[in-house]
Amino acid sequence: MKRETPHPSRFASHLLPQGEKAWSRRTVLASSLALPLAACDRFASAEPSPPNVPPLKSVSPAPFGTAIKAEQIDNPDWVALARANVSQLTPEWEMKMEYILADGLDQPRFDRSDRIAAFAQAQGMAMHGHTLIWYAQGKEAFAGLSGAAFDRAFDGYIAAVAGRYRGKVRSWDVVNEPILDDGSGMRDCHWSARYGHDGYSLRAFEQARAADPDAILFLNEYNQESVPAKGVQFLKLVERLLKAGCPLQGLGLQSHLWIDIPPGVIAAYLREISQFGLPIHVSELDCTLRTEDRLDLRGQAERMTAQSARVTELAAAFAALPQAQRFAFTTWGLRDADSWYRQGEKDDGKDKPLPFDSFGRPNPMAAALAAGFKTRA
Ligand code: 9MR
Repeated sequence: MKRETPHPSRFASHLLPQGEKAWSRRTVLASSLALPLAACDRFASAEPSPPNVPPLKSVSPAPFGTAIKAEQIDNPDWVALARANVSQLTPEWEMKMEYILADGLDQPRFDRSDRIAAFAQAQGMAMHGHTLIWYAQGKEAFAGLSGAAFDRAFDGYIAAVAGRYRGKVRSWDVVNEPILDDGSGMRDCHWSARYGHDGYSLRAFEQARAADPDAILFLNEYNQESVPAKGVQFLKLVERLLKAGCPLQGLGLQSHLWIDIPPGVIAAYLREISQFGLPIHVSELDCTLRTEDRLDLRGQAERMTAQSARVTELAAAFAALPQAQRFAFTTWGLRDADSWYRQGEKDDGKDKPLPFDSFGRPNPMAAALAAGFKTRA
């Protein structure tokens, strides 16, 4: 199937500045006064009023989570929305090597992940760690290391990070995104150069198991459901790792969906992958309305109808899993303006990839989630 729409690596958002502001109500109002045309487009009174949706955590058949950035803790609107709707948090980027190792291997920075962990604990929310080993990160920090020194740094990083949050996180994405976008094989990276394609995952899972024996350890990937070759590759990888004795315990389906995924494909993949019997985490759900690389005359309303259909399908397929396999259901942010799709130059101000709008009012996507959870397809 041809991939028409953006996927995580297309926007390379890890290259974007990290200081994005969470949009407070005041910011949104100010910008809508300054940009009346854009405001009309986004908030016109002709827009249907927001749907009435129960708190998402009250209808979700598993813990309902969101990604969090430490700065959002200072935003009372965001905190209120999160308290009402979520019971689990995943740090969006501040628990990755890009932040923890920004000052080098010898000076790990834990201030922000500590803050998020303390917030989660104070709010009675669970926390999912994201992510220990990712092809996209750590190259600079590990540059110049080889042989036993590389091994010590690799093992030491996992021991330090997973060890620090032992008892504070419920689970970890131990390895993130090991498979090539077209599903033709595994990605080459600085980890695979030293340990081999499966070797770095095996080592990472073993180290994580030793550092935190109680956390549930996940392999996390995107587009398994939507790019058939990648879906197959993911299944094969899971099988190989399990056969090799890897302490892999859960499967992360990021679920960065797009609106033209053919009906039925998402549900079919969830059924297929559930056959391992492992817990499944819908770990980063969003659904962009963008359809790049082709002429698309559909208006916003039509796109949102398509979005709702895909999201309901995912939620229903998740709800239909055996209870023990419903690990958690996480959206990659709560409000549209907080989404990684809405940062940087590519932002057209119109995308609505998340369950709430910039005022924290439910989008049709929130209603689509609630409907799907109820359906249990
Ligand atoms: O949304 C995240 C963005 O804020 C970060 O800059 C970026 C790099 O750390 O990562 C984004 O989250 C990605 C996630 O960690 C892995 N799957 C794809 C997500 C979207 O790119």
